[in-house]
Amino acid sequence: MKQTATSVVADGVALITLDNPPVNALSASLRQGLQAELEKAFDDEAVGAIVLLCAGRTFIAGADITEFGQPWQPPSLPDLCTMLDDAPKPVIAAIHGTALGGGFELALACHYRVAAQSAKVGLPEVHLGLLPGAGGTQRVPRIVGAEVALEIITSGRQIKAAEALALGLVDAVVDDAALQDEALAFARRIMVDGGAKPRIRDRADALRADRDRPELFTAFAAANARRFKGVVAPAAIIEAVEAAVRLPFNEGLAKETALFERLVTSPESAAQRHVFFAEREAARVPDIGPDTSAIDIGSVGVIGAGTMGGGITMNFLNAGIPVTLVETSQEALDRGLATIRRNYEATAAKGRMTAAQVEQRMGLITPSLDLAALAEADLIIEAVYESMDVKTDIFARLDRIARQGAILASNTSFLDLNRIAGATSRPEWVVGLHFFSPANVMRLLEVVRGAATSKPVVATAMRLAKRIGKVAVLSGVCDGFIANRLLAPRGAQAEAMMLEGTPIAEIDRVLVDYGFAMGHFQMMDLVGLDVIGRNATERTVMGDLVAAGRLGQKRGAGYYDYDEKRRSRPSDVTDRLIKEVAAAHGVAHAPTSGDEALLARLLYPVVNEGAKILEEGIALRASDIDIAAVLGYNWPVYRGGPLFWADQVGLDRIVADMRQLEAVHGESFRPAPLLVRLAEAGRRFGDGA
Ligand code: T1G
Repeated sequence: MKQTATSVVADGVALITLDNPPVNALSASLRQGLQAELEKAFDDEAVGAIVLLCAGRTFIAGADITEFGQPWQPPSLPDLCTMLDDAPKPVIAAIHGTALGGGFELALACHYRVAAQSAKVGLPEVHLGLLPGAGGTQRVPRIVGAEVALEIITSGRQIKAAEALALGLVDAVVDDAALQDEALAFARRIMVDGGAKPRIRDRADALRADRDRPELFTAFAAANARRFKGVVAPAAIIEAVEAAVRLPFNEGLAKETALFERLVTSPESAAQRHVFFAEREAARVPDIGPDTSAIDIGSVGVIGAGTMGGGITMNFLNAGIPVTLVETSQEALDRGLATIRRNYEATAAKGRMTAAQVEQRMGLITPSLDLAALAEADLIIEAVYESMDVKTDIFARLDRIARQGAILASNTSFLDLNRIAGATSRPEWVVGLHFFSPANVMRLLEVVRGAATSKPVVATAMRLAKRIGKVAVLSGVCDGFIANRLLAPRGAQAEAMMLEGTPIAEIDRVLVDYGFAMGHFQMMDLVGLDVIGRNATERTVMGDLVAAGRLGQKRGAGYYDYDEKRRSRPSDVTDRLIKEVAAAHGVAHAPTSGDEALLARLLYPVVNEGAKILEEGIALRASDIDIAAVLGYNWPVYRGGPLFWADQVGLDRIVADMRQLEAVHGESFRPAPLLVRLAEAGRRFGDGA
């Protein structure tokens, strides 16, 4: 591993190059190398100015997150920024790729910033449950003012070079290919012009107006309360930016450091850092290395233009991959195309896409009513009705139509992929690509590996996921694969407690307080009770609600009643039905109360199912199960996912509580053998099963 800082001097300019693949994260050894090269350049009389450049594909992408939780090795990132503040010579940062977090903060501590046209800058620490801890919360407001700084830092968004120039965050934008030369020329001009060393910390003009707006910070917090619910970093960011307005620089810096230290030791940040690395770990399949050949996907066929087929299609259009979209009727095809267009036009209306881009994407679709149109596709994805008969029929027909070497994929959400593959003469080319609705939005893609699926097909699916902006999680074949199987017990327990007399509003509230965007019954009403459907052979509350026309939000009534603004309130009709169904099933009245007891009923069975999924080898690792929950079911990211959260609760406590619940509620709470083994050994899911 390189992790080097080197420098060369030419025409009085020292060019320091950092090289720590793949993203020049500021590891301890890189910080030490940079410190040494800066000191050398500061002391070298032949040097009049310094350019800081990075090798590889990007400028520094931030502090080295893998070092968090370990003792900090000197020099710290703030120490390097202070070194730049006190530099005897002008330092110019030459930015390409993505200068993020501590990388951008280091650039802000330089005297000037020259960015490549395609470069982006940003402070994404908020996504790790942190705030910029190397002066970003103090320097950015001094350039753009508090209000814009709050938006930039709490959103963590990446800012394109042109916008950064307009905001004053960079001083020049140059052609990508000319970055080094232009930065050196910029340095030489600075030297000739007297070697000025402007420091952002000395600027106060952008803050003067903010000092007369005491309400700015409380108003910003209030306006974003919903977005910031549950996470801890945004409030700290607001506090740090307010310190930039109210305090001298060094005092503001001290405030930022104190806030950072508090965040970096918080369970929320630990959870968010876990998710960051878990997302990247999920791409690793032990028996498939980078040398496993993949199939080039230049064209895709999608069968089914319904909600899922349309969303799936959009993912490929967004990646510039043409799609042949097949339906059984012109009316269904037209409806699907209209939905895709409507989605893009909605994005364009928000200014996030141009009309030309909408047409460009729509132009990549070849609609057809004939499966034969898929004969040359490299990948064909079936996204039709969840019926094994329908799917096996389609795959049998595809077997006769698709070219040799085409990948045949099913979007099935729970059917046996091996049976689907068995309908063809080429099961090694069959894989599951399970998207989550809305398929063009949700980032989880379960890649279902059948018994016969070949390694090149799995490798292709895993790499294709990143190309279309998804996070792939490899799943074995079982009912519900990973995410749906994992979360099913939460619904079962919610409905069991409903029949026992626990108010559904209480069940939903405790899930929302835990961090879910909505509760179980709220979600059912949103999706639509008729859509969810159940092949229920016995009487259920949902069945009664559907029979009564109470289909959910769309009908103004489901489990809840809804007003004209779709605000929910408990329903007497539902309460009556619950009592009737409970009586019909002989369910004793035994409501559960107390947040801990409710959460144990709802979430321990999810943890337990995760242990079974892991033990059966359906998922490769515990963190994959966390990622499936976070990206597939919006499990609150600051909880880290069910198994990370279970580790924080303590597996021994969960097993003990489950045993008590098992005595009352039966085998739904029988602890999985792996969970018991880990608990008894004092180990955690995070230690590796
Ligand atoms: N530290 C350590 N490793 C990192 C890293 C980082 N900051 N960023 C990426 N990696 C690893 C990643 O795990 C993966 O490893 C490989 O690099 C490629 O990443 C004091 C405290 C830069 C936009 O939050 O957003 O600075 O899997 O697959 O899709 O205020 O990486 O190959 O072994 O994501 O091209 C703030 C996080 C840190 C930026 C590139 N910075 N990184 O995306 O590649 S905290 C961030 C990213 C901080 C200061 C604070 C993305 C990327 P492996 P990748 P990519």
